[in-house]
Amino acid sequence: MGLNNTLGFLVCRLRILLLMILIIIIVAWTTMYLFESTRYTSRHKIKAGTFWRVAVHEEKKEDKSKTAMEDTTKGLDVKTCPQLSTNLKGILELSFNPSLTIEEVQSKNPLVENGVYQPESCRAQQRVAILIPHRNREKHLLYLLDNLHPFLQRQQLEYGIYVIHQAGNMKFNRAKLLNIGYLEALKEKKWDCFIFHDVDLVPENDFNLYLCDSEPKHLVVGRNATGYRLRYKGYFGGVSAMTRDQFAKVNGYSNNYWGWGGEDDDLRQRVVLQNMKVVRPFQDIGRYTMIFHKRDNGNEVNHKRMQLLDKVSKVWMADGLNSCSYKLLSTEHNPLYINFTVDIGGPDA
Ligand code: UDH
Ligand code: MN
Repeated sequence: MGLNNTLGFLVCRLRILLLMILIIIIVAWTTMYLFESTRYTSRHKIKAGTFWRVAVHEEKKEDKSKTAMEDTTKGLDVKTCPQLSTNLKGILELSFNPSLTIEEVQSKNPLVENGVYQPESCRAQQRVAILIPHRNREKHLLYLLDNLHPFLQRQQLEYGIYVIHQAGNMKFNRAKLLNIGYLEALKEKKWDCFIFHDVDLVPENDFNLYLCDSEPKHLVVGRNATGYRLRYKGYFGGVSAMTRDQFAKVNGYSNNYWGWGGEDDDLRQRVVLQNMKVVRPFQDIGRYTMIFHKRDNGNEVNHKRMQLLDKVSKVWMADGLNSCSYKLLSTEHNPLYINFTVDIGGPDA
């Protein structure tokens, strides 16, 4: 009896002890979790904030040359948007719904008019044109528009999305299409900043600001397919941002890269030749998902790219924006983007 009583007492004590340990573990775990998530958010804010200062600095310099006449914002007494939008969410849930329609994307973005948006409550820091080279990637374009429109609106940018569509079946020329995008978009509005954007790359974090800096900016630090690491040192492809003046200074892209590869390395050489340097966001911010695809017909690897890359310093001044010849077949102002369809000829034209 006495032994039973003692045992019962001990078991009871043990239970209480286990319960207390369990409570302590739960409390400790919850505290750590809360602490980690606040630290994560503030770390992102600080990083993006540092990033922003460079962009604002650039903008201030440009502001001096702007006249009141150039201000396209409705109303004159609106304040400039904050340095860092309070609408940013950080890491996003991307959506790639196979049954998505363009009408659905339209209804989700009622404030976009003819491919252009501007914040209602404030004046954007920069006017940004997104240029997308395109042929035969309609589904990718739909997914990109679905993800990019809300992303850019959260960043409180004044922006326009331009798709430059290569007509015909000649070899694809990404760089020439981007030059055309720059030239034609500037006929519509005096854009401050240009984002050269592959159709299949979707940004994963809205702290990756689609704004230009005092130096050309490469926005794709990593993508899902490459373990989110930079493909190689000096890589400048996928998505990059240059101001109107930076791009003019390098005479844009070369027009001579037909098929896949080299045009982005060529542009980087031009940047370096002008004593500019490429900047990038932090690794956890410059993350992209590339929608899986195979190599397209008409965009086979360009085996001449190494030869072309060897003579950039000799030819850049005569090959670029100032020598870009094309036939503009149509301009369509669609609800969600502006489409230029162009005949750019082919390698021997
Ligand atoms: N593009 C088109 N249509 C084409 C070719 C290219 O729209 O027919 C545009 C599009 O914006 C695309 C960009 O040009 O995102 C760059 O081309 P890419 O996506 O083919 O280049 P990437 O480096 O792929 O992503 C190269 C071939 C991948 C082979 C995959 C095998 N695993
Ligand atoms: Mn791709």
